[in-house]
Amino acid sequence: ASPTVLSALADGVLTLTLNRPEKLNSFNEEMHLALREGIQRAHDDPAVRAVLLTGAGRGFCAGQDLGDRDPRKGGPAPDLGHTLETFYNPTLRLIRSLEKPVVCAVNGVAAGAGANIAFACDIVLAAKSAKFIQAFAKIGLIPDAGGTWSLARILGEPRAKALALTAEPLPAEKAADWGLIWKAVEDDALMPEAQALAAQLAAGPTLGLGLTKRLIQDAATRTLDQQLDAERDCQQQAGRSADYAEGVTAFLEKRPARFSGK
Ligand code: T3D
Repeated sequence: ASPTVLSALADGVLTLTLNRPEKLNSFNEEMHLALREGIQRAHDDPAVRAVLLTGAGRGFCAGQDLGDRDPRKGGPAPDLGHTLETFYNPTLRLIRSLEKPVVCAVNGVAAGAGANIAFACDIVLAAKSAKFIQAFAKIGLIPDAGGTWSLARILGEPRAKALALTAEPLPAEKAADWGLIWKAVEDDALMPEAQALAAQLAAGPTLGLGLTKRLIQDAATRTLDQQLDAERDCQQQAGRSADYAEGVTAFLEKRPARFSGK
């Protein structure tokens, strides 16, 4: 059987491709573990300086594989709290805590947890034909994989509630207009643009980019005073990096910087 997540490292970019196209890349346990392993590799391997997450085929990800939740097969109701804690939540935490940029290229429909995993990534590009669906309301569930958090935080309550309560599809261009993703691009341009962006980030000052990601994520739960202190500490760290020395040298020498990621 082909791997449920394709993994390829080139020029500092680790591309992870969800690969169950016949099921619109919905999650079974194997794909959960494979995705988690891929993101864990990005944490552990210094050769990885950016991640690009996308999906194979016509969809990005349709959330949980509902074939694995068929009540007609009998048995007790599944403990979905347990599956979130075991499968979805660790992956969300790994994406957010990774001090390297994660680009998401949403190549088609992103439904349920599939949409919310995209929203957890740092820069999200979507094909214009893609749409985001909080499909949970259609099956009696709540938006998980951080959905209630990211929708409320990014969109505010009125739009978050309407999307979550109605499960109405949100087209990529509107998602971009609403600030939920970075941009919607022509379908043919999606992968070239996403790859170029990931390559640009992978060639960047990895330490500084990682600290920047952490600071922006932490800002919402801090006062300005606390954030100023955090910026001071992170800038102190960035100021000691080889990439800072290289960046300033390159500026003074009027040439492009060659960052090592250190
Ligand atoms: O359970 C837990 O652990 C708790 C965690 C839950 C997290 C969640 O994500 S819950 C939400 C689960 N996802 C959904 O409810 C979405 C279900 N899918 C859809 O609503 C639609 O498929 C889409 C709107 C995403 C796309 O529609 P469309 O018309 O473009 O495609 P389609 O024909 O519905 O799907 C194509 C195939 O993929 C089809 O298979 P077939 O008939 O060709 O053999 C369809 O059954 C399959 N597929 C799509 N989504 C899923 C799926 N198979 C299993 N699970 C899916 N989620």
